[in-house]
Amino acid sequence: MYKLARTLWPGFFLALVLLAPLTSCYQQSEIKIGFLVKAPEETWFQKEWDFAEQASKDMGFRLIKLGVADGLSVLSAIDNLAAQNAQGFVICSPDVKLGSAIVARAAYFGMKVIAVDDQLLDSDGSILRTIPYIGISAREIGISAAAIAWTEFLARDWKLEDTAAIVITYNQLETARARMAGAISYLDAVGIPPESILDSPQKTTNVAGGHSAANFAITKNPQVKHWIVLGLNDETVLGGVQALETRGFTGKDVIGVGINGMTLAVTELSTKPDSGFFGSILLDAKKHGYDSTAMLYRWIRDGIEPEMDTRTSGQAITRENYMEVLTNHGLLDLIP
Ligand code: FCA
Repeated sequence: MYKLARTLWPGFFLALVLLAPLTSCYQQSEIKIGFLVKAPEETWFQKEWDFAEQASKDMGFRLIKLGVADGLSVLSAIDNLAAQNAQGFVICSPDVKLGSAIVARAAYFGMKVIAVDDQLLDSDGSILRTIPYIGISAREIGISAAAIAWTEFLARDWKLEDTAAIVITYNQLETARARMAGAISYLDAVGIPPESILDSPQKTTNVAGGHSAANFAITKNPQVKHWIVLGLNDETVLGGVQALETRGFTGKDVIGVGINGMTLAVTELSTKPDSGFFGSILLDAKKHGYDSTAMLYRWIRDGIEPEMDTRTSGQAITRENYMEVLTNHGLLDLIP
């Protein structure tokens, strides 16, 4: 027995030495992809993650999801991904001005990057066009939101002179600027006088940011009887609608139309018949979550470069049709 072990040992040792590089090579060949989002508490970003997860299962890569609330966490998240040997990441950054720092850090670690939702900015403040971007057709979607509000305005027989539109803006973010520029141009074209289109800047793109931006506009315009509320996302518009609610304006005097079409919107539509939140534009979370990671995977694995600029469309939802639209999109889980 001892003799047999002595004879086999050199062979066993040789096999170990030969196989070791193969196992480490196998470990390295596993593709790991990060998905960094600025607001993990928004259902929109959770849905992007869900669809990215689906892509990771279908294609066989490992997905690393990281919430990044500020600039510092973005940079340490990239280091964290590098430490895990990730080969690339998809990002919606909380601060788009970090664009060149993000791209430089990724390049340093040899990682590929795709921007999703929010376009990154170069160091001179212009849009960074050297990495692929997947975003919404912002202007068209802003126009659609305004069109829904205007059609409902006409159906209600409100007088133009008693009505104002609070357009909550966040112009430092290109997609937000383009959405509301589209909305304003539509309201202007249908004949709402400029003094009744209240451009109301928000400091943050959440419910609280929408609430205080709208509050300011409401206080300055006590003569207004009916309100339209628009903003870059559902959070913002719900903030505006709630600011009006606190002043006693209910759904019969308010038409709020959001963008995203996620839980916040669906909760208002399905459980609050008196809410001034009238509708939303349901965005395509599957394209943003599944397609972005699938593109990155093919880029890493096969060297297939993604399209540089991909734009997605949206679909209107109101109390009338949300059930049907969510059913068609397989998103019934958004209903509380
Ligand atoms: C931006 C908004 C999100 C969502 C996304 C598509 O990042 O902040 O709410 O609308 O674009």
